[in-house]
Amino acid sequence: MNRAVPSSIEKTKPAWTGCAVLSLAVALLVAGCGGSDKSADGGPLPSAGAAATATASAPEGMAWIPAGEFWMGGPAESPIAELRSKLRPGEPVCTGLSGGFTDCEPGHQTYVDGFWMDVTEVTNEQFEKFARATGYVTVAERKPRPEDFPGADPALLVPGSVVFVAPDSPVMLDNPLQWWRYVPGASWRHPDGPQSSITARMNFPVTHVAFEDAEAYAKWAGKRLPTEAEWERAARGGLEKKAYPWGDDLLSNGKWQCNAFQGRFPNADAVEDGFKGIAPVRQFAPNAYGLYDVAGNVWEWCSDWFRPDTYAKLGPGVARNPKGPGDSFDPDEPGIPKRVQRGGSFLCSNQYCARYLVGTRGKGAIDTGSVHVGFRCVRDGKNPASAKP
Ligand SMILES: [Ca+2]
Ligand SMILES: [Cu+2]
Repeated sequence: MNRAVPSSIEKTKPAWTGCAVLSLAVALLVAGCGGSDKSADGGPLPSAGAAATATASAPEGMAWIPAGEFWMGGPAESPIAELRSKLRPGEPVCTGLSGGFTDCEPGHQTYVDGFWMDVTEVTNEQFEKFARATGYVTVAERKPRPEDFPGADPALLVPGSVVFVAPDSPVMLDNPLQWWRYVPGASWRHPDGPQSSITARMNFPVTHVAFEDAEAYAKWAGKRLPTEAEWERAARGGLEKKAYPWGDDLLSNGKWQCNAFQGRFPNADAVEDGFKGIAPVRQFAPNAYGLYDVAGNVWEWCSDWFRPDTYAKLGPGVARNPKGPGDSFDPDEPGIPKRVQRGGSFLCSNQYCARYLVGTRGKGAIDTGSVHVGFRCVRDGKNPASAKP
């Protein structure tokens, strides 16, 4: 490894699960996170959105997600079988495709109240406004504390984040460290490393945001992060038990409906969807609720703690406004607190992750952003139809 990888990563076999999991980053940045409502110097963040809450008309850039019941999780077997049928014989695949997406079973009836949701992922332009107004410094921009990494060479404890670097030739898919690299100086301002910038990417989703960074933005904007149930309700756009936010077929009329990864993962992206790497927001058709990019492009933080048995532990009957379990546990990396991420990213591939399946789940260490993790926000409010006389 090109950086002090604490012994925990050496002992932990990289999790063979969703591509949201970045064991490397987890190991590098594992440590306590402070409160989510503090700026880096500890002061309270001013709020731009407080005055704008509870308006009856549509908040700018948000769509109303109606209250209602839907079937949550448990992707149907047929689309998964369809994906499996296209795999090359002997090709290693993720546990979801090979053994089933067990952490999103069983599917279950869920009800959520109505709410507003950002129609796009939060963009660099929006996040920059926040950073400028508050002086907020993201986790990736802060120097890791030596006490959090006992035994690590202090010279190597520098701010940075995890970047996807495609290998030159095909690799076995058993070790994500072959395509993930911790890059000093990488952050939301410098997504691919210190030499890169967001100047020409202001309408791209912000990336390299840890959970507390996303929460801090949401609070400033007078919003909050969605629960996992809210996220899935919104992403499905009112379609029941469909495999994708647009229906049951990955392609519609032969065209990709989201920014993902085609070809041999991870070295040879065939770019059939038109975008190599991350894409600007709003490049594909929105779902029926008017939301863009709920599948692919970047993972989106949800407020729920991650456990693989969350759904299995729900009681009988309809789950009403579920907010997730009280704590986190990932058997792949015990002891590392994780929150749910949803939607998959530009690195989702039929060969590796396929988490653009709308009922599937991702997970991320709360202190770890990366080049393919972003978020969008929600806001409580009233049904605009009933609010009007
Ligand atoms: Ca792509
Ligand atoms: Cu994925």
